[in-house]
Amino acid sequence: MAAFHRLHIILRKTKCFNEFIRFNRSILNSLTIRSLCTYIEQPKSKNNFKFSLIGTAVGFALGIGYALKEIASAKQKLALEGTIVGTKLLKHKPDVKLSRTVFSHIDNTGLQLTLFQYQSCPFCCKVRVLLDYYGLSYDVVEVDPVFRQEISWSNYRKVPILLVKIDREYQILTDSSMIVSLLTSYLNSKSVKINELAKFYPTMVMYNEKGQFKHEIVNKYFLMYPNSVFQDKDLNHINEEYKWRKWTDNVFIHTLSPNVYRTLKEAYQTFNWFSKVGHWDEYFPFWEQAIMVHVGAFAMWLISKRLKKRHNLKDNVRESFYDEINIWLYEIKIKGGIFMGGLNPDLCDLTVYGVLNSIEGCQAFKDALINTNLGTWYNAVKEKVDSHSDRRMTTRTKYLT
Ligand SMILES: N[C@@H](CCC(=O)N[C@@H](CS)C(=O)NCC(=O)O)C(=O)O
Repeated sequence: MAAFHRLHIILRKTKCFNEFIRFNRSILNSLTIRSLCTYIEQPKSKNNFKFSLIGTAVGFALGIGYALKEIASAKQKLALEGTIVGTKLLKHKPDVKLSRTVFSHIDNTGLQLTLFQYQSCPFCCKVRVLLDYYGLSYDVVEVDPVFRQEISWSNYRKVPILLVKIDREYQILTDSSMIVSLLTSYLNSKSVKINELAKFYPTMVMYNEKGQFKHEIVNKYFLMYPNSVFQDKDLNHINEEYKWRKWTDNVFIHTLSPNVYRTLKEAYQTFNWFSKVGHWDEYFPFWEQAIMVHVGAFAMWLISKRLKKRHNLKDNVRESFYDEINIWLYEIKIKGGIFMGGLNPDLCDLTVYGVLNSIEGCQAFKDALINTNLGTWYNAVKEKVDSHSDRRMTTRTKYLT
């Protein structure tokens, strides 16, 4: 004990001991401070606990909600899968103002058609080209692409929609390819009425090959032969037509958006052309036009980047566009005719032409004319379409009858 006391005295005199004491004091102080802090922060930590509890509960509830919603939607999809939705007859005319009427004096079909469309939508152009080629008269309702109030009467929220007056009701036809097939079938043999033909094109609710849940008209490229075989087509031609119409929708059309909205500047040029060719200044108020151009151009410029990736286009998207045009032109060349259909355009000529017609004023189209041999075929189809239709336009004055 005495030795220990002596050691203590020696140590007290040394620097080392002083350091030791200081170190201990500082630990003591920091402990005191910490315990004080703990004391002061206690209510806060309770709050933290409360907040994290609330957070967890909210997260849990949201998670459960989301999971239940997913389960409900999966159940609904399961119940719907494989069901068939028939085409409908509309009892009352939609209360919409017509944008214009296209009158053809060679039309003797007696059909009363109203096309709900965007003037420069490729699917709508496809339908319009067919109507013009066959010289049919039709009314046009220009739909506002942002608000789409002109098709608020319809569950189908896309364009084109073709209404065909059947007695006092209206047959609703949706999907450009189905409209093309149905009208062509009807014009070949008028023995079956349009609303009867429409029953041959039911909508199936299904998962497609990409696993997406869709409402699809699976036979939309098929022509119907209720009584007779087409006189001017053999089976091989029918198959070819089917193949190229499908190619237009599944491949070619996907090269358009990334090209016409390639840069912000090009997107603006495209939308300004849309507004001009669609006569937006006549049909929509100024503020609506401005929203359509500015929101449309910006949104499509952004979206087109995603589309480029999704459809595996080349870095220089023009190259992908020219590649597909060249594939199409090569096929016509090896067939040896002016058109894929030979001396006259067939449904795939009209379809590809219609889709390209939707971008006729865009830089991408002008570039394609310079960099491919598109011009000869394109102008030949244009001549045929325009000469088949003797059209006169009237501007809007009336409502749908
Ligand atoms: N498969 C349809 C596609 C129609 C389609 O996608 N139309 C676009 C316009 S180009 C549309 O209406 N999209 C909905 C929207 O604008 O919100 C057809 O061939 O008619």
